[in-house]
Amino acid sequence: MPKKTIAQAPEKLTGIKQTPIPLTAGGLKAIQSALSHIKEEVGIMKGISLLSKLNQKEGFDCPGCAWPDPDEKRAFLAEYCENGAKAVAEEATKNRVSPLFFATHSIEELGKLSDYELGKKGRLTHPMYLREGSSHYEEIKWEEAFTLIGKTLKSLNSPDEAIFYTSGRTSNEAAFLYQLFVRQFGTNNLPDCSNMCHESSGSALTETVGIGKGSVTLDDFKYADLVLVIGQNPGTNHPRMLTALTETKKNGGKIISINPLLEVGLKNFSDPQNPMQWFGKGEELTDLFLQVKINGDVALLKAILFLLNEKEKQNPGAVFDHNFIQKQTLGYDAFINNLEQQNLAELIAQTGISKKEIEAAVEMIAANKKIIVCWAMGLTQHKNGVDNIREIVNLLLLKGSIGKQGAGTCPVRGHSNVQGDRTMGIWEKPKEAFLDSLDHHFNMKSPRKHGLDVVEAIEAMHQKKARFFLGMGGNFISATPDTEYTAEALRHCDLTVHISTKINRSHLIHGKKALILPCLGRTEKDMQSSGEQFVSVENSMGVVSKSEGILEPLSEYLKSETAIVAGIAKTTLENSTVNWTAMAENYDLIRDAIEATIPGFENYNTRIRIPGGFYLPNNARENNFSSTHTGKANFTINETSDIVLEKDQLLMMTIRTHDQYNTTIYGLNDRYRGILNERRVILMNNEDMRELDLAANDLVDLVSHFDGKERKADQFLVIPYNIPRKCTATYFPETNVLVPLQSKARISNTPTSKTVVITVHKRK
Ligand SMILES: Nc1nc2c(c(=O)[nH]1)N[C@H]1C(S)=C(S)[C@@H](COP(=O)(O)OP(=O)(O)OC[C@H]3O[C@@H](n4cnc5c(=O)[nH]c(N)nc54)[C@H](O)[C@@H]3O)O[C@H]1N2
Ligand SMILES: Nc1nc2c(c(=O)[nH]1)N[C@H]1C(S)=C(S)[C@@H](COP(=O)(O)OP(=O)(O)OC[C@H]3O[C@@H](n4cnc5c(=O)[nH]c(N)nc54)[C@H](O)[C@@H]3O)O[C@H]1N2
Ligand SMILES: [Mo]
Repeated sequence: MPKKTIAQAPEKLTGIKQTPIPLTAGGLKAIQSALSHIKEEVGIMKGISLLSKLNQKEGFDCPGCAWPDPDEKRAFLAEYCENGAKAVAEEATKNRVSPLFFATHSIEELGKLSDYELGKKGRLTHPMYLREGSSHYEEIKWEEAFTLIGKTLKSLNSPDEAIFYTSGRTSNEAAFLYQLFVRQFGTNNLPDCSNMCHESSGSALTETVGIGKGSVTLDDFKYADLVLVIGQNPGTNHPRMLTALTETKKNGGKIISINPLLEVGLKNFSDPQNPMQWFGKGEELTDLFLQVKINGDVALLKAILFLLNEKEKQNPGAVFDHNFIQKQTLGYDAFINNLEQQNLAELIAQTGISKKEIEAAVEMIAANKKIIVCWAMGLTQHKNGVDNIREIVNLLLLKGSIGKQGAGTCPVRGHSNVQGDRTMGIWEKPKEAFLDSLDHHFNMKSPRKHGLDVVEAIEAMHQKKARFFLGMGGNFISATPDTEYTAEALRHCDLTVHISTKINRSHLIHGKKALILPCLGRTEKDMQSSGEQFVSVENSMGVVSKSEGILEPLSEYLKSETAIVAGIAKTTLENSTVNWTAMAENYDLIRDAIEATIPGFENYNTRIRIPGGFYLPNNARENNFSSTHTGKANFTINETSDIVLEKDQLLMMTIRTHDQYNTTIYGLNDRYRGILNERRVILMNNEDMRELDLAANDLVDLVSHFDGKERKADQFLVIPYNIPRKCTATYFPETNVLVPLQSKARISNTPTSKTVVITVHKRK
């Protein structure tokens, strides 16, 4: 086992408190929690004025999740959720990480802080430099930082020795400029957080319906007969989705939730935006809860489809939409043949759910035509993550439930502009047509060789095939798997650079030299020489809208992400065909270039100024599947889980608490699971605990097992929880050290963060 370093959060306990699991999500408690974070980080007066602009048509886009805003009416003063308010509080905090802070704290010392403690230190104010061999970061001038980057990039043997990572908060304008720079430099090494997130969704949807994005709009939730929410915890990660689910219910629709955990938000919701609901019982959301075992979803979906097919055979035409299947799809016969050969009892056994409950779901699906399926990380982060999503598409195709009102696919995106970044070309496997278009417009020659994704980039750095790392946002070391291995990889680099708003662990796990470049956040005004600028973002449903900060920048040394990209490009590229200075001074010019190179952005500069923005074209929404490789929507045959647990082994999913945004830890509470003031916990089934001779609050160490190799994380408290047999849950990023880099999804290469095979060892 590798030696533990400061790449891992300290293995310290913080003093657990437990409360009963609440009966409802949202309500007055959500408002209280939002305000307490705002008060502590920002101050109440400034905080309230900030929140009044959050997600408003003339305000700024929430730096939290990518859930859309209503097209028409927006809640006066409060078009956001508790966790959006926390995201804003975190960014607009009063606390500062200044050069003095870095002068008085060595890297080693900072590494001993937890991610929570580190985050609370506040916003970065100055560009900082770590010289080779030094223990402390020191201030550096912007121009010197750009020169150092340019010099290092030019010293590489090949442009492919550089890695350019992106996290999904980056605006369309910054993302477009960034990928343009990277391609002019000569590589497609553009891994992004999507590789660890919805890559499985993108792969599956592109193959089956010809677009890697979801097909529904927010309005569709009003018209759906049935919504399935699979592998997703909206109460915490997309709270405003609960308002949409409430609309479905109000209009007589039903909801099925499929999850190993009975997440509170899916059970019952009181809308904090509706004072009438602050007290009292809230809205019951889930009509049928299927408590699936971790990674039992393909088996469950197959069992459902098997039983639907039986029903269809008894009463042809009553269950499937043959008109749609015939006109729009390919592969139906092969799919049905395969389905009929399945062993129903074996499938059901893999799910951990009773046949009766599965039949209840079958009844609901058979009886309804307008079905939306929503999903997130519970489906994508498995070896068969792509299969999971393809199986959902099979269901929708059989029912003809796509490309019509109230029906379709809804992968619920994570970061607020992760979808937009892809649209802008942040992708290691760009389409030929996109590169042609860049080449034509900018008179350049983009590299055609595909670049490295996150997992491949880590391997390349580890093998010293890549020697330069730049992170446009994000927190690479804490977000990626196999923490110690990834740390070694980053330490092999000549230079690591992070463009960040806040200090995080990635600044401490550095190459021989390192830079931290502080940038403006969403909440701040972006003043350039041509005047104040705004940026644009694309939400989970393909709406592109404007975002404009309202606060004065917290330090005169901050630059916008676009200005930083332009600065780097100017010192790196000789004879570039792009006028980087002009683009960074006036974002309208960037939008003109986007319009000229990416379909769907006609009259970008005009339409982006219309309050609420505009929808991008979406072939699946328009019931047109001609863009798939076959020219039709495709049925597929998918694989169930192949994990076989040995004696005493358990499956672990790594999930988010209610008080974090990925690697940013807002607080130590997971209120909706009744676990307070502690993150080092493992949620376990009572029977499994009994078999392993474990009691509540026992202190254990966790060991993961993959390919004959063990990885270890120490000090977790056992919490008995309502979770299926052999399934456990822990919080990420603490347990990322257990996630093996080489355990990844077929096709999408997404790390299998929801299926880690572990054993649990009681501390002596
Ligand atoms: N407040 C807040 N908001 C966020 C984030 C955040 O950290 N904090 N992160 C953002 C990002 S980047 C993303 S990608 C999304 C993530 O949003 P989610 O995907 O909701 O986040 P996770 O906590 O990973 O939760 C996964 C859910 O899937 C379930 N699950 C796990 N394994 C399985 C399985 O095998 N089958 C099924 N059916 N269910 C399973 C878990 O019990 C859990 O309910 O949220 C975004 N929004
Ligand atoms: N085990 C496990 N691992 C996972 C997951 C899991 O479920 N389990 N989920 C995966 C998923 S879905 C994702 S998306 C990734 C997330 O991976 P990342 O996107 O890399 O991580 P974040 O924690 O979202 O990044 C937070 C940092 O972004 C910086 N930041 C914040 N706002 C801005 C901004 O406006 N501009 C810039 N330049 N920087 C900013 C701050 O410095 C902050 O510290 O993690 C993945 N890792
Ligand atoms: Mo994500």
